[in-house]
Amino acid sequence: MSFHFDRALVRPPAANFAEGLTTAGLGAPDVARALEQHAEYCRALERCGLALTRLDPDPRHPDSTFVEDTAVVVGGRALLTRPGAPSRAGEVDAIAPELARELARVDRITAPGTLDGGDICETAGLVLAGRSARTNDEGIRQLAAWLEAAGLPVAVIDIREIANILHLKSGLSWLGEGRLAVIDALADHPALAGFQRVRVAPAEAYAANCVRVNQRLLVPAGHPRFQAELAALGYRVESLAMGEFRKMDGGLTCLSVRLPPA
Ligand code: CIR
Repeated sequence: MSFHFDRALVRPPAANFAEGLTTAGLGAPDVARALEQHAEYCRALERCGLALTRLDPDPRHPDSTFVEDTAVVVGGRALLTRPGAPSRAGEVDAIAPELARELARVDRITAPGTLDGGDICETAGLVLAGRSARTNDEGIRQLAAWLEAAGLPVAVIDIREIANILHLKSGLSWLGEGRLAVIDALADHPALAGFQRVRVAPAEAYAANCVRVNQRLLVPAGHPRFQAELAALGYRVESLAMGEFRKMDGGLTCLSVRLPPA
C-alpha cells in the first residue's frame, strides 16, 4: 500500500539551517524552534506507528533536514536521487549507507539526470513526477525505467510555470482512497483526471503538502478550512506546526524518508 509504513529516516536541522536555500521571503528560521517542531514531527510519526532512525544533524549541508529529496522509495527499493541544487548534492552520499542498511536494494540516478524526491508522488498504481527547476527530463526518464521493474507507470506534470511551488508535492499530496489534495493551479491537469481531487483553497495552499501515514494524515497547522474538509471525509487528522521549515521552502513530506514494511 502506498501509505503503509513502519520505519522512517529523519535528520534534525543543523545549527546553520538558516543558510539553506529559500525563496519563501518569510525571514530567517529560528533554529531552536525548528528543532522543537522537528521533535514534534518525530513524535507524530511515532504515533503513526513508525520506528525512527534519527540521523545526526549535518552542518555540511544546511538543507539536509529535508531528507525526502535524497531518495525515492517504492516497495522495498530505494532510488538515490541526484538533487537539482548543487549545494545539496552531498546529501545523497550522506544518507546512502543508512538506506542500504534498511532496504534490500538501492539504485541511483546518474548524470546528467537530476531529481529531487519532493517532485515524486507515489499513489496507488501510478507515480506522479514533477518536471521542475530541480528535476529534469533525464531524471524522470531514469525514474520511469527504474519503476518499470515494479510495474508502475509514471505521469509527468510540468510545474515550471506554476507560481510558488518548489516541488510537485508542494502543490499536491496523496491522501489514499483514490484522493489527492491539490492546489487550484494543478487540479485540472489531465494526469490527475482519475483521482478524486480535494482542492486546497489559495489562502491555505501550503497545506497541499501533507502526508498520509498509515491511518493518520499529518497536515500543517493553521489551515482550518482544509483540516475541516479532511475531517469530514473521515480522515484522522493531526496538525503540526511547520512555520520554521516553511521559511526554508520545506513541508511535512520533506522531513522524512518513509519506508514500507520489509
Ligand atoms: C531546498 O530549497 O531544497 C530546501 N530549502 C527545501 C526543500 C524542501 N523539500 C521538499 O519540498 N521536498
